[in-house]
Order: sequence, then C-alpha cells, then structure tokens
Amino acid sequence: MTEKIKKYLEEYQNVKLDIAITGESGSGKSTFVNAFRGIDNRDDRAAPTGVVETTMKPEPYPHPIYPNVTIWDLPGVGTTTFSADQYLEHVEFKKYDFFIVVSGDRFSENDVMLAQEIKRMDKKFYFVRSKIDDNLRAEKKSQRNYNEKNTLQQIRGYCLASSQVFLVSSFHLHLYDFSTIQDTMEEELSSLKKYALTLAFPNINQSSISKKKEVFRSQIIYYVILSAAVAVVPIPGLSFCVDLVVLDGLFKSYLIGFGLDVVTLNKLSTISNIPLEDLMAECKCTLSGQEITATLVVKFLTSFERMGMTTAEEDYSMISILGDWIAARRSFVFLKEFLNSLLDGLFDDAINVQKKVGISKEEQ
Ligand SMILES: Nc1nc2c(ncn2[C@@H]2O[C@H](COP(=O)(O)OP(=O)(O)O)[C@@H](O)[C@H]2O)c(=O)[nH]1
Ligand SMILES: [Mg+2]
Repeated sequence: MTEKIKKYLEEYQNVKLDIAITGESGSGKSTFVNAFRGIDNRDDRAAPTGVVETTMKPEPYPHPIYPNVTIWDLPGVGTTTFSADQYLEHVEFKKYDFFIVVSGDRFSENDVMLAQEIKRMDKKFYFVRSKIDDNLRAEKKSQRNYNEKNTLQQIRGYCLASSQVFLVSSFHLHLYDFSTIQDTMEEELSSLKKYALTLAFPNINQSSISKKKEVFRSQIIYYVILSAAVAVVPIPGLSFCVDLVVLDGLFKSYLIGFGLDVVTLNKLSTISNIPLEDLMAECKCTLSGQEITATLVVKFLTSFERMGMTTAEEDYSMISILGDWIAARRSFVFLKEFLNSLLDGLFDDAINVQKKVGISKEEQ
C-alpha cells in the first residue's frame, strides 16, 4: 500500500507543464515570464528584460520551486522573417501545453496570425495585454473624470474584439485579470497538469492560495498513511509513533507552497520594503517563517496533542491490551486532524502576508 501511494504521489510531483510566452519584441514577454515564476526582474535567475532581443531560440525558465513546470521565453514575433507556421515549427510548438501571446499595445497582425496558427495546430492560446499599470497611470494624469473601470473597459474593446483578452500588469499580478487566467487555464487542463499549475501559480490572492490549500488537503490522507502506517520509532513526549522524515518533508513543502518559508519571506521583505518582523507579525502559525527541523516537528506535534485537539475516540489505557491496531488508528486520527488544522493556519498566514505586501505595493 505505501509503495502504491508513493508512486501515486510521485506521478503528481513529476508531471510536466510547459508554457510558451510569445508576442512582439518589447511587449513584456520576459517580464511576464519572471512574474509568473514569482521572480523579480532584478533576480539573477530572471529572464533578461528591457534588452534588445537577440535570442532566436526559446529559452526555458524552470519554476524556482516546481522545476517540472517550465515557462518558455520565445523569440519575438516579427523579429524574424518567419511566417506564423514557420515560427511555430522553429520553436517546436508541440512541446508546449499552451501559449500566451503577450502584447503591450494593440494586438498586431503578427500576433493574430500566430494565434490562428496555434489554434490550427490544435493548441491552446491566451491573449495577455500587459503594462496595464502604465496605461492607467497615463490616463489618470490626462483625464479630468478618470475612472479605472471605464478605462479598463476601453482598453479591452480596443485590444481585440474577436477574442478574450486578459489585462495584466506583470508588476501587480494581484490586480486586473491575472487571477482569471488561472481559472480559464485550469478548465482546459487534465487533472495532473492542473495540479502542477495550481502549485506553480503565484500566490496573488485568496483564490490562488485557497486552491493550493485544497490541493494539499486532497493529499493529506496519503501522507497520514505514509507517516502513521510505517512509523516504528516512538517519539518522547508523544503517545504514539509517526514517521518524522515524512512529516518534515511535508511541512517544508507546505511552507514553500504558501510562501511562508524563510527564504521567500526574506525576499518578500526586500522587494516590498516591509521589515521581516512585520511580515512575521502577520503569521500566527508556529511553523511559519521557521527552519523546519526534527526537533521543531516534535515540539509542534506534542504541543498540538497537549492542547487536546484530537478527537478522544479511544480509551488510551486500552492501547497496551489491544496493541498496535489502536495505536495506529489513534495516530491516524490525530495526524489527519493535525494536518487539516495546520493547513488552515498556514492558509490564514499566507493570506495575511499577501494582504500586507499587496497593500504596500498600492501605496508605492
Ligand atoms: N509598467 C510596466 N512595464 C512593463 C510590464 N511588462 C514589461 N514592462 C516593461 O517593458 C519593457 C520590455 O519588457 P520585456 O519583458 O523585456 O519585453 P520582451 O522584449 O517582450 O521580453 C521593460 O522595460 C519592462 O520593464 C508591465 O506589466 N508594466
Ligand atoms: Mg525578452
């Protein structure tokens, strides 16, 4: 059983997702690639931006946390003498799960022809209109009766009448249509690929973070079996055995997924100019912002058990009589409840940290 579960979880963890970012030169492709990966343009892992495009081949940028997800920065449409079909052959269109066609202005004839060709090749594409923040800022300065909603509506109409266009600012993913892209893409992906997209998608708002929580929640049962069924080592302070290695890895993946690990919080603090202590002050869960160690895991488990948050289903004095079966069942019930409660706590922390960072971005 545990072997089967491990294989099943590995299948999910290893599923590949390849997203191609294309569009005219200067449209904001590379900035979008970085934003999607949650990486600042100035980061040394970032795709170079604002430079004259010289690359003629697709550049792969693996997601920093989930390297099975790759965002591909494609050569600029129109920088080559290729026709749309030649361009697609050249970039090996077959290997991508879908295309995002970025434009910083009106979609050009090249963009539209490319999209038609992508469709003809039986691949999906999405139109993204980037630099919305720039347009709104300019409009705000020049219009006496400025109204954001009306301006967005105007840009939408002006972009492309025939297709859905997502209005995005790569510097403010939590605004405008970026989160709608996630919902739309998810509808068209298989469940395995959808899983990869949900985890790799940046934590921009309640919806994207909540989707991660549900993905983690749907797998709790497997980790409970893995950590309770094979546990043999008794842990001082805990009345039953659990596999600490499994839990250690799981906690780390939760923290990283919710952006509450030490490295991410430090980065967020630098980018947003909010002191780390202020971000930590948004976190209530003991694990948030901590380096996960076996000692911390045990401390956390015992304090949870002491708080009496487990369902008192069994008479624990019977454990010695009925033996391992009850002990296993008890750790099973405890862990399930514990992990659910942990996810709720981390979710709240992640939302509060995002709110704090989002608010400060608005103020800048
Ligand atoms: N304000 C704003 N500037 C952007 C946005 N996306 C890209 N840019 C800027 O547009 C310029 C070209 O972007 P880049 O990503 O290099 O375009 P590429 O040639 O298509 O890869 C750079 O100076 C970026 O900083 C955006 O969403 N908002
Ligand atoms: Mg570029």
